[in-house]
Amino acid sequence: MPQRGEYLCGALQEIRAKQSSYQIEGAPHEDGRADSIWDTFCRIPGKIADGTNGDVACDSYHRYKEDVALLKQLGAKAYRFSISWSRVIPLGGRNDPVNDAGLQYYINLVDELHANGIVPMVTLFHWDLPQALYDRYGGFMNQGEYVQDYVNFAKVMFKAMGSKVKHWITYNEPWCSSILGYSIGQFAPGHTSDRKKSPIGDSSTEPWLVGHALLVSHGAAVKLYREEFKQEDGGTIGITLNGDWVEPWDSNEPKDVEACERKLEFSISWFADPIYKGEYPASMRKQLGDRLPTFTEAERALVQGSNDFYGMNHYCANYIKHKSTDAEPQDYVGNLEMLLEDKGGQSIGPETQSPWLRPYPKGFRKLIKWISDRYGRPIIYVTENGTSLKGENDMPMEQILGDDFRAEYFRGYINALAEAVTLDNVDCRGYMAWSLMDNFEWAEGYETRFGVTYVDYEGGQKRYPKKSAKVVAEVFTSLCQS
Ligand code: PNW
Repeated sequence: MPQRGEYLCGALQEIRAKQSSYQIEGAPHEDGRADSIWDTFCRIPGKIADGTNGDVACDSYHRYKEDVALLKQLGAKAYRFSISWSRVIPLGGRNDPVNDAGLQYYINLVDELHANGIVPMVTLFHWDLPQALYDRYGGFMNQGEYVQDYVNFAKVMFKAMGSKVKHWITYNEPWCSSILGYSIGQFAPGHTSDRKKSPIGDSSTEPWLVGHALLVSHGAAVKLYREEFKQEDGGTIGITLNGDWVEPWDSNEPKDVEACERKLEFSISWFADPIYKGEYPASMRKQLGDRLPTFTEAERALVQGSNDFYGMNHYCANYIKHKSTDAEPQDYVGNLEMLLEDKGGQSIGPETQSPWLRPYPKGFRKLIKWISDRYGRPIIYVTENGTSLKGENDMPMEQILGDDFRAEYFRGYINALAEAVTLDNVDCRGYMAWSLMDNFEWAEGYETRFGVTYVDYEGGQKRYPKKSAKVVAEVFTSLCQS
């Protein structure tokens, strides 16, 4: 068995910041790019906390060389980023033209990474669906059309970069696209049953249909990769799922303990069970009945066994309290309450700038083991892990650059991961911090920062590494030597 040093250091170390096209690139109309659903969503008053958008962001479309130099300076061995579909196929569909100028940007980025000895990990889709596909047929909600268009987009990317990219991720966090986009309406395209927030949407059905379409299209893209590209290109492909750890609100209450399992199933197993076991979890079927789609044999054949690795995004933990009443039709968590304090008023972790994020490193070790055990010890890449910092945006520069809180977060979480690998025999092959630099934090705009590098949005997007950048590099160097 490889030693932990090889495990954690041999593979993928840094980033993901950039990785998400809309969060970092800017240049929304340059070289033929068309709108994605996030460009549109940001124009709706009140959707983004500070009224901003991704029009400039980190300006990485123009500064990718600087970004790669920064990665190198920070000692990153790998970089995860995502493709803007509407840069590559502006109108999105399988009969629409490919935009060579947009495609070239990603080829240049990959070449620049290789020239600097950094391994690219490419996410095909990080939430920014071409607006044209939403307008044409409702995007994810029209599974038949959508799957064909997604597979075509994947094929364009595999063809263009397959010889240079050995790590592909089909989707980033399909839970967010389904639930935040189609249940609570906090993310594009903002569907929800809450008519105060949106004129369209049905939270009791749409998220489950969207999730199904995402799973089937993931399976179809993996099939294509395995049949037409894998042999020659020799790469691997998987999906990235988000999931937070859970502790019972009252550890002496069996119903709270049971509710914890249900919560993990509603967030993680919703996607991972079909991929590893061929069926949705029983707890979801029980609560959702026919509102949860059923896999046809053809769909199951696409989805089951479709991960070469498990991509894990993880940030925090919650306390879970069961509910005694029947589940509401729009419930998406498993009929329970998520709380930041336990029965005795004990907080699960310190506050950050993100209301949902309380650090709890112990939960990382427990969750990665839970995933490893439930899914037969898959190869895991941690594809995101990081934190925002309460009030960071308003701090003096000196304090921002001395971000001890974030540095401690990374120390705690990376140690928890090292324990999972060495003591729990989890097969984790790499870790990426979220994120390389501050960027457009979706509905929270620019007020919430996750970077190990500060971006001066008023000062021409200049980048300044924070203390946490050095700490992440040091922790890895010391793990590699031990
Ligand atoms: C992830 N939640 O998203 C994303 O993959 C990143 O693009 C994002 O910047 C990062 O986490 C930090 O937020 C999430 O509300 C966003 O539970 C929100 C939630 C979870 C994940």
